[in-house]
Amino acid sequence: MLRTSLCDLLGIEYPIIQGGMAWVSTAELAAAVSEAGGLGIIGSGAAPSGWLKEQLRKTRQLTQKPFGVNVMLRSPFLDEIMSLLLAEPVAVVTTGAGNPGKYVASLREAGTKVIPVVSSVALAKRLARGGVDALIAEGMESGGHIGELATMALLPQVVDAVDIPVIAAGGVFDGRGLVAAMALGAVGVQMGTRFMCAEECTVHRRVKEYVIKARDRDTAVTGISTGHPVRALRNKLTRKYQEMEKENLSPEEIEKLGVGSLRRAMVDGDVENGTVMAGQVSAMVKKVQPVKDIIRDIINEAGLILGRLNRQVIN
Ligand code: TUI
Repeated sequence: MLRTSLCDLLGIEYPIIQGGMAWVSTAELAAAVSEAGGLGIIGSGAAPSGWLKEQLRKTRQLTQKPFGVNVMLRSPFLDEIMSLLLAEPVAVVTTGAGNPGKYVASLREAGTKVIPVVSSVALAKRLARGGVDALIAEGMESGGHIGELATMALLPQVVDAVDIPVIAAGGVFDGRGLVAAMALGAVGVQMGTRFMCAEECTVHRRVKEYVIKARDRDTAVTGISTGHPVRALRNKLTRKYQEMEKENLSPEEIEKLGVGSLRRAMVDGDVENGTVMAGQVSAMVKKVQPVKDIIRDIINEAGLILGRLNRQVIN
């Protein structure tokens, strides 16, 4: 057992949230995480509201426990996604890739807890003033769209800047990561990459194999020159990005490479020509495991570490 205030806030057993990854975090994974005592999250990415409606139905069929939806704020379907979430409220909405400020009040009125992902102290402060329920401070160790700071530096700065609960994301893989995050002031963790290789995750089998094969330096950040940095596993596509960035091609030209590339990897399994968004902890993923085992291992390990740290300290 390892409960924190996050468990009470969200009505969950363990302080572990699953990242809402576009094309990866579907009903099957979200329901499995919620059933195992964490908070499962459907990643709505750039999908239309019809897709999300079907995912909500499936998730509700698979679990009675609370779950959430991640809203990617650069989605072309943002308005209809938000309307659906007001018509069919979920327990939690997390957001990414922007400032969700103007949606906070209406979501909360619908009974939804709003937990934006932030990568800077400035946005954390602004959103805390705007009345969000908690924040996820995401370091650049994460996969996908990232900010500039690493979790070790970002997290305590966000914790000090706001008086609402803060959840850590980026570089968290196991019980060590959970305890470290708590030491830095977090009430829990969000993990994406680890859950991507869960048995229940519907991502293409070749993606799980590619993550498991990855070593410590096998992720790359592309898109820094376009203002939209993305971390993904190195492959033919990230090398093409890097060449184009070196040649100083226009952001529009470079961004064309990304269109449709996430789906190509995650759904079609093209791990060479698609964008395999995954975090720096990819190298720590050694096998495909059921969600229940992942959560159990993390909680057990965190408990052992907490005991050991206590005994290690010499008074
Ligand atoms: O959102 C993510 N990770 C993502 S979103 C995504 S889909 C996408 N693909 C290409 C380009 C853009 C999106 C893949 N992975 N993580 C949460 C996150 N949010 N990380 C960083 C941010 C962030 C960045 C800027 C949050 C707010 C922000 O604010 C800018 C502003 O408007 O103030």
